[in-house]
Amino acid sequence: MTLKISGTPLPHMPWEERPQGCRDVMWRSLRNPIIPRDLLPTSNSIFNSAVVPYGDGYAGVFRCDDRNRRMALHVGFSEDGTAWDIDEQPLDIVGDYGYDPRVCLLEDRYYVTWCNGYHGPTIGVAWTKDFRQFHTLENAFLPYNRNGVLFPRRINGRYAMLSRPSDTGHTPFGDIFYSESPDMEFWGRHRHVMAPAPFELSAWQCMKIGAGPVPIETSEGWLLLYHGVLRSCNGYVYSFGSALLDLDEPWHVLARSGPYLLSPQMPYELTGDVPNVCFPCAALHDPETGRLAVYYGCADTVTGLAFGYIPEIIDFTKRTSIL
Ligand code: BMA
Repeated sequence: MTLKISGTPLPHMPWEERPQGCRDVMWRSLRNPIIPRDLLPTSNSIFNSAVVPYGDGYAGVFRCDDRNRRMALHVGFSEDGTAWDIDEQPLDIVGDYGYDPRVCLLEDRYYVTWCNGYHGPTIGVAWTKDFRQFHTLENAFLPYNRNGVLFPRRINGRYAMLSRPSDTGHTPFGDIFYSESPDMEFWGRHRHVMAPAPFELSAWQCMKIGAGPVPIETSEGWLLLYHGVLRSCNGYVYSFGSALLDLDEPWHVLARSGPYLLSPQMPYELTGDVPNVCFPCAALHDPETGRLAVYYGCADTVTGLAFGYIPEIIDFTKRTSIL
């Protein structure tokens, strides 16, 4: 059976071929980090950010922590997906703070979900059609929750979101759940999707996990990239891997990678405000060629790009599955 990948063609998406001699399933851009920490005169760091195709180019919502170390969301535009023009003015859609945005094209508009400060972290939801005017909806859940990620279409007639219930701080636990909504306001029918993996099977994801970019629909299931955390004697280490979720009942996991796809290894991933973090929040893909470009936060400081081929990632997920 030939693999079918959903999505609109993106023949000019950011792309670099696998470097000679590289045998990894995913590889980094040689131009990393593509967004420096001080792109804005007021930014301390720009990371864990989300981009989508928009018009003839790309738009995005960026996590920019300022030099008071306040967490805010900023809009940005780019012609090629790598050189970004980010607004200096933060978006006014957030509560006490906003971080780790995702952006999802769903029907006729772009939805932004993010970790929103409302008596603790929860999932904020807003939509826009032009990345200028944003309409804030109700928070999806009670505190405490993070990593709210929408599916790009209704499933069984309802909007669908992954999330990761947490605590107020640096949560030392965390499973991914699935929830449905008829209207983007009332969320229910919560289903458990995945727990952290047993330490002996896959240690990089043994403490907590959280959904990353918007899942990609394929004939093999929803391809989900997710981050996983290991607690070492020196603190948390954030890597990411992949899973395949059932198309109609996405709380059923069909395969889940044992090895990580990317873990902190480059200097800009190992060193920064929070060392040892690779945190993916967005991906662009071209269904024709199977190319995937993942935007990920590096050490809570800068933004990097990593590349791979969707068919190879699906094959890797099935071949190394720990289920
Ligand atoms: C998580 C979130 C992310 C961050 C990560 C590592 O809890 O706060 O924004 O990248 O920790 O510090």
